[in-house]
Amino acid sequence: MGKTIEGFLKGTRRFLTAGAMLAYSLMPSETYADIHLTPGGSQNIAQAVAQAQPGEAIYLSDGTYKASDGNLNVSYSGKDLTITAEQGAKPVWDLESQGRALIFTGGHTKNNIIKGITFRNGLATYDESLHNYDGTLGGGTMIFIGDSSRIEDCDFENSNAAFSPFGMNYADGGAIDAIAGSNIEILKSRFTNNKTSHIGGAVHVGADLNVRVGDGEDDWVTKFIPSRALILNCNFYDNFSPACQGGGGPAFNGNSKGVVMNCLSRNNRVNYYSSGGLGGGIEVVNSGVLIANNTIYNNDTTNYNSSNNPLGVGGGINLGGYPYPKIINCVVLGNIAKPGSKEISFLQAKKDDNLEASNSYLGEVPDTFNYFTGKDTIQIGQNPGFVSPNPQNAEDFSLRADSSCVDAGTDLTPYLNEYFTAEELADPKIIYYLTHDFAGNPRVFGSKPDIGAFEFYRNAASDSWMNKGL
Ligand SMILES: [Ca+2]
Repeated sequence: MGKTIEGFLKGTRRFLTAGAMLAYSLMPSETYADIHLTPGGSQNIAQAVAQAQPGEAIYLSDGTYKASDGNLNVSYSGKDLTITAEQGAKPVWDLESQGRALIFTGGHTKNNIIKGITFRNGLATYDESLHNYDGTLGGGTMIFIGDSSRIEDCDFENSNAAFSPFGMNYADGGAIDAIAGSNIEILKSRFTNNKTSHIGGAVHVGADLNVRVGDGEDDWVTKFIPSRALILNCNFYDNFSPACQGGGGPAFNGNSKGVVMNCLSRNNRVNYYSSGGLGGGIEVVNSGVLIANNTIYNNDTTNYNSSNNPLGVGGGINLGGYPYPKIINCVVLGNIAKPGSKEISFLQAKKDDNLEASNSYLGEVPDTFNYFTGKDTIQIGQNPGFVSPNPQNAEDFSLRADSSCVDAGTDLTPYLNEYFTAEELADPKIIYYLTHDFAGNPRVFGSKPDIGAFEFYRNAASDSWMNKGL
């Protein structure tokens, strides 16, 4: 008894053949020498990433990792790594408006993990690693071109995709752009004050990509490969798009797929000079996305006519064409756009489209309400029973015990197989976010799921929520 695993392996080693020794040398206990960095230390993140072996972790201690120290446009392929904070640390990666943090152009899986890092001041600029691509290269902090990763518990602040290397003002995704067959997860992350020149103030998920196939000026082909993103338990605040197809928060287009669930999207803005913009909180064009258990509040299509009336549509959510998202268990309230489209706009709706929107709380009856299925479960009103929606009084979108949203949602289980893979539904990380609300409280609490990002939760032990909500 008492023999450690390491001791056991050492004892065994002398009996191994040369071939087995090689296999042994690749075993995790032998080669996973995780890398620990300090700001301005002997190694920057780019150097650590180049040195790291597949499966290794790079830990960042507290402090600011600056672009000017070489922490810029970091790219690696053919290996999954974990780049994360040291236990208890809150490292900041400051791009100093010089470029992106990370560029992913293929060769990763969801086992490539970015976690616990605050990214600031990213800018979507030209980088040599993007030489063969043109078009909507955005993502002020990260771009994914036909690639994958898991992003968890990160902050994205003040990033900008308003620049295009070829002078075309179409860069998408203020913080993250996932295009050309990408498949990413964004879990419990916060997006604040990012902006794009086109679609998705914070995040864009799309298809189009122009690829260089020769050295001539005309040697480009356009590829169209839809992408996919799971965006779970995230916070979108004060992101901005000045374009016609906005999406101040997350935006999907190009037949992409995915999920936006347990998210709070508030105070995001879209502003287009002539029409006022589309989709202040969430923008979905031709993409079958599940929009479930979100609170979408006070987003704004900010342009107004001379009479001071809003010009934009879809202040909360804008939907643009087949295939259509499903909107379930959402609060969409206090958003600003043309009357009839303040909360949800569905411009091309026809009666047979059967837009599935159910078990939600809207501040206004949408123009296209008659085309909804499940509309008998939609509440219309101005006060769903938030603890405190007033920013001057500690803005809090969790639900009071007497809220009409409590136990008014519907069970999402029947929808999950359509939007998640079997592998994802067996993944403990995904299961965690599917069974916890925006605040990390268990969902479902009580007899049924609640409407919105927050599940009313009464902790009998501490009673803290009782004191707050009653
Ligand atoms: Ca409930």
